[in-house]
Amino acid sequence: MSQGIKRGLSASVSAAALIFATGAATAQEDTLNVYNWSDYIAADTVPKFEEEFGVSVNYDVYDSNEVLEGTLMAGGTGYDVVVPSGSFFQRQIEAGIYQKLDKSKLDNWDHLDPQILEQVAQYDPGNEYGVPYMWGTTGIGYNVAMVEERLGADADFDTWDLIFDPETAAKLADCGVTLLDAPTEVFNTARQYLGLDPLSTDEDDLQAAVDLIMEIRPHIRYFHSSQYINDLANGEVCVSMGWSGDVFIAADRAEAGERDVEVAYTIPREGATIWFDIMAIPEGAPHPDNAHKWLNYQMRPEVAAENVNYVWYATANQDALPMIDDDIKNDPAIYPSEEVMESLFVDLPQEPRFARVQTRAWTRVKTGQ
Ligand code: SPD
Repeated sequence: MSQGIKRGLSASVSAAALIFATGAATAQEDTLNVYNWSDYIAADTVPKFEEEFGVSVNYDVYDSNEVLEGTLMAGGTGYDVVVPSGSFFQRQIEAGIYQKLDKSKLDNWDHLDPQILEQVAQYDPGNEYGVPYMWGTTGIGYNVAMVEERLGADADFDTWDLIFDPETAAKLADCGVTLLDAPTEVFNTARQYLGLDPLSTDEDDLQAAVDLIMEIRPHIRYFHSSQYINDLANGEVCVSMGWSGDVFIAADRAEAGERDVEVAYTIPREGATIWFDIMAIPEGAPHPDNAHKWLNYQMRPEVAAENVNYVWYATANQDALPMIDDDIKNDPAIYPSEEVMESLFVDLPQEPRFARVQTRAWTRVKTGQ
């Protein structure tokens, strides 16, 4: 599973060529600038869209809500479509970063799952600003053999102990334990592991989470939100806090690879984050019309299904389900059972003051000081 997407440099070269060929105005109209998560779209979704609509897509990627938010807050990004996660989306709407959708241009809207729309409406009341794209959980990706080698054949994989129990993490340290570079998610999960409210904004609870992470800090190989995909696939690391679909991509790459590596994903029984990623059009986007075409295209059931079959995340598109591979739609780690759903929590935006305290705590945690 490899992704062949036109990215930054080649894209701007083609945009420049177009200006010479047809004049600046046309080039502008025929362009769309998309900023999405890495590994989050099928290989031929972009070329197919370009061919059908005669629009040249500049497609850039990120692997962190914080990076996306920093870019958006700086303003004047030139992006027409971005894909924040729910809690970030809410505060970005409040900051005036997005324009309202023109739903008269989104005639595929009815393919969306009303239950997902309702979930996303807690961030975006009335679903006025965003189109839900995919959703998933934040759990653990692991290398079955490497973990069993260190914890025994009866190793318990379905627990955050693999990462947050200092004794267990110490046993796994030599094969590589990694954390997402996603402060809110790591702190929320640490609080939940400690039996605290995962969304607590109490500074004592934050300190307890910091203390816990500091204890396992010596056993953490790195903090990164996409590197673990290939590292798990190649057997370079053995346990990663990771996003569901990304771990499945790692498992798929491992299977296709030459090394004998088996990667699996678990939603630990203590509970985990469920999140929703949402496509939106920034205020001042240079090509809002093309942005609406893109959103409407992504909502076609067959396009949504192709994306899911490629990236292993659950879709917000209910009419795509019949076209989704059975091993994806029947996998409870991708579409969790009601019982597991009960153990998941949704992230909510934090007060700016607490967010700042948490960001400082994150720097301490990452540097280990
Ligand atoms: N490779 C795609 C990753 C998408 C991750 N979305 C992150 C949600 C975080 N809350």
